[in-house]
Order: sequence, then C-alpha cells, then structure tokens
Amino acid sequence: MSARLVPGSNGRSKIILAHASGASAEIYRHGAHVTSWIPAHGREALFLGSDTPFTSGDSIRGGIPVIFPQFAGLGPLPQHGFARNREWEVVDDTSGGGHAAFELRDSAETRKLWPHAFIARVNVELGEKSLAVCLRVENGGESNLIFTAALHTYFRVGDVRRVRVTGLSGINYRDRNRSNAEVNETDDALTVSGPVNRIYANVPGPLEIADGDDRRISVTADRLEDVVVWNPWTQQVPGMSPDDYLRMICVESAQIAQPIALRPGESWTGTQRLELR
Ligand code: TA6
Repeated sequence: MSARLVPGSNGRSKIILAHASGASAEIYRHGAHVTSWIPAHGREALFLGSDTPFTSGDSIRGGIPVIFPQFAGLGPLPQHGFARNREWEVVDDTSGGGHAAFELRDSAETRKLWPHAFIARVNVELGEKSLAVCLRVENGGESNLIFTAALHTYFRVGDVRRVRVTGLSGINYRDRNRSNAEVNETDDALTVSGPVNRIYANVPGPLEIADGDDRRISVTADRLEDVVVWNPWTQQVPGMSPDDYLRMICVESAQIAQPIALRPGESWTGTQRLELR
C-alpha cells in the first residue's frame, strides 16, 4: 500500500498513511502537520481542536505542528516561526504505506521574515504502535543559521485532570506562567489542575504520558533536548471550544534553551518518537 495525497478538511490536501498492522496517520501538506495517529488496535492518540479552521494562513490547532525557526515569541519572528503556516512539498510518498516526507525551502516570502537559505525536511514513519516524526534542517546559505524548533505535540486524553507525565522529576524548568521563574521539578509525576506552560531544559528522557484511562504513550527524543508542557486551562484559544482543554495536553520535544547553530552546508536532525505501551 502506498501513501496518497487526498482532499482533507476545507479542500486542503493531506496524506493518509496506512500500516499493514491497521495503524494509520494523516498529515497535511499545510505545515507538514500530522493531524491524526491511530495505533493498531487503538484509538485516536492526537487531539484536534473542535473548531480548528483549516483555512489558509491559519495554523492547524492540534496534532503535531512543526515549529521552526523560532519557538513561541522567543525572538523577532511571528509566534512559533513560519513553517507551520506554509505549504510543504511532498517529496516522498512512495516508499510504502507507513512513510511520507515533506520539504520546505526558503522563498521570497520566508526571506522577508528571515533572510536565510534553508532546506527543511519532515519525515513521518508509522509503525504498528509507533509514530516517529523527524525534522531535518540544512543550512543552504553562506552565513550561519541559528534557530529553535519544536514538535508541538497535542495528545488526546480522556480528562487532563487525571493525566500523569513522568520522566521530568529533578529537571529545571522555566515557568512561563510565572514570569519565567526557574523551578526545579520535585514531583514524581506532572499533573494538571490549572494552566501549565513550562519549558524543561535538558531532559534525558524518555517520558511517559498516562492518560488517566488505560493508555500510556512514551515519548523519546533525539537531539531535541528540551520538553515543553502546555495546557491553557480555561483561557480561550483559537480553534478550541471552551471545554477542549480537558481533552488535551501538549508535551513537545523541542530545542529551545540552546539554539541550533549550523555553519554553511551543515545540517541538523531532531526526532520525536511516540510509542503506545
Ligand atoms: O508551547 C506552548 C505555547 O508556546 C504556549 O505559550 C501557547 O501559546 C501555545 O504554544 C500555542 O501557541 P499558538 O501560537 O499555537 O496559539
């Protein structure tokens, strides 16, 4: 079975990956954005906002936004950079039902925001119970390329108040909801009972997300050393209905604290692998 480009929501094209085991995933060209992952014999593991627009220019609320070349507002670019709002080219959808690859190169539009030459590639690999997303960036210019990045993953959960995220104990984080205060994580498991917005630096991993029902997903990252955990709680977020916050938690493999620096011709690859336990 091979991957196919088909019409998705609002006429935007997407690729459906189908693994022989029965696992599936969907990825929009807009943002090279994974919007669905259903492991074999499982249920949807990614959250998608009830009101996400799927319109031009808007980023998709949920799934796995690819954040490049700037995380959040931590720099001069628009929030979360521009990669999530661009149409990526499909460069490989033929190597079997479980794999797809997308590419984004600098253009007149991106150079207006960020005057650099780059080639970004997203590879998505679907397994029976796993999904690996890998972001590769190559410096195609003649000066150094410095950027931050994240795979801003929205996990679907039954009720966020019962979720436990383990693997962060003992690690320092910046609490974005408390004026970026530096805090050491002392809890064995992170739980959510209000707004959370933290950047954990240098996480050895792996993490595990127990959704409070019967599901446990591990998150293993390679060369994405930081982890962001976000839940907006009752704060209104575009694309989400008022009680959507109860059904999601973002656990994002990222490289923020120590930005990536590439000399001309160099490349970097960061990978996040999710696995249903
Ligand atoms: O990763 C957490 C975060 O940076 C939060 O501060 C929050 O704003 C979230 O991302 C979503 O950002 P967005 O631009 O998609 O609304």
